[in-house]
Amino acid sequence: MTPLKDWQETGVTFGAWLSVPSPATAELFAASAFAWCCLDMQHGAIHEGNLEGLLHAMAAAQTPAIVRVGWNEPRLIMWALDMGASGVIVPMVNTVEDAENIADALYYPPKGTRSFGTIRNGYDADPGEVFGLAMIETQEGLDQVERIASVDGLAGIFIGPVDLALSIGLTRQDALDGHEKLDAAYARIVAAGQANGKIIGSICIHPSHAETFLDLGIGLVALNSDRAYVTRGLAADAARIPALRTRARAVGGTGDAG
Ligand code: 3PY
Ligand code: MG
Repeated sequence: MTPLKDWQETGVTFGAWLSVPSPATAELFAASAFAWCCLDMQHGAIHEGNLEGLLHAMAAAQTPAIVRVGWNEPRLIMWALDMGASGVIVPMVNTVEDAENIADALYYPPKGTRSFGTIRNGYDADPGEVFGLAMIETQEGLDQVERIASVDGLAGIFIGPVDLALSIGLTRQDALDGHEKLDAAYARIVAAGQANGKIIGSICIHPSHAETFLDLGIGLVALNSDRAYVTRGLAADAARIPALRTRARAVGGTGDAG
């Protein structure tokens, strides 16, 4: 089931965001309830030397992988697809030309200009199984979002909450807490996507954002990241340590030692 099919059939699709280049971690996430995972090559530790193993781990669990490529470059998009990505998320899409470049790189001629390779090229796949999402995360991209969303061959728009906030004069904290300027930006992006029958996605940088996104009409939701899951698990156990020390003292243990 591709993320787009899941969305078409159920109205939403939930995934996770991975930045740790561990096949074992990718396997865990792929075997969970998520419909897909995004492997982050822009800001994660995932690079051209370790992506393929992660894609294998996900393929073994039959969970589609989306790759966020490092930049809007045809070479990076085509290579991610050759390695086995189902689709790509492309950062910092500012103009209609940027969006057309993505659509071009995704498909073989005559639809696009993708170069043929021999490894997992998906040549015989239904063109609908490969997809690209353009990130809107700058003032310039926001200003042109209606034109960007209308580009044929682009499956949808993906909002980058923090970069968008920074670019429109707000802060990372505003992206976390919410801000009326961001509400207006999100509404404009969702309207542009919906007017063109495109999927709109984003990543929750706080768990409560999932509900906010669904209320706004954002249907492809990265619920959380590997880093956030680990951070939260670590914080939960760190919070238990004082009570565990007290308990150890009470039974005559060595709880005071630290
Ligand atoms: C952003 O918030 O700008 C992103 O790109 C999310 O990773
Ligand atoms: Mg960003």
